[in-house]
Amino acid sequence: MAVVYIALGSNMDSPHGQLDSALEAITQQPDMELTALSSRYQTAPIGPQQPDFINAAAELSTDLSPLALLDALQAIEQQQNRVRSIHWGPRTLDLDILFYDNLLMDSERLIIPHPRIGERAFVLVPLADLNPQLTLPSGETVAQLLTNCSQHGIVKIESSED
Ligand code: A4P
Ligand code: MG
Repeated sequence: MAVVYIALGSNMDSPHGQLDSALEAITQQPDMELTALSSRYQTAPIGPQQPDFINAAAELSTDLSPLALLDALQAIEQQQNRVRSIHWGPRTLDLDILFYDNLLMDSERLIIPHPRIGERAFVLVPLADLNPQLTLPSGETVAQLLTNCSQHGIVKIESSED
């Protein structure tokens, strides 16, 4: 069993509902177990001008290989009608693999740990809810990276309403 951390993000078509559906789909997969869930955060968009995102992180336990996990997560994105158009643009659902055990991987389809974790508060803040001791290849922990990162524009959501 691998312990995996994923990021969830949405800024279109009822973002909270998109996250609810994604988590439901993950729960229904026979080969993964949802073991922990962060709070949800409303986050200012990085990239082109677009609506705020709802972001969260989840811890999973799975027997799937990294690429099989990516396939499964991309299938969930597809089910939720994600249209890939603008790079870093609005999306109904984005599911990124952040960590997969202590694996380091750099292939055409998959880079683990996710290459932009360290610079993105919308990833670091939810990840720190789950495991602040996770460590990037640089040797820095999520907790350390968070102290060097502006948390401007990141607002914790106290109840899950749209
Ligand atoms: N890929 C490589 N490594 C991974 C990985 N660790 N996890 C490949 C998932 N996918 C990985 O991703 C493009 C390709 O990356 C995949 O086909 C996969 O083979 P994508 O999700 O199709 O494209 P994208 O999301 O448009 O591009 P990118 O560069 O992944 O964007 P990001 O980094 O996900 O950024 N602002 C806020 N506040 N909150 C957000 O959630 N998200 C983005 C998207 C921009 N601004 C944001 C947010
Ligand atoms: Mg992505």
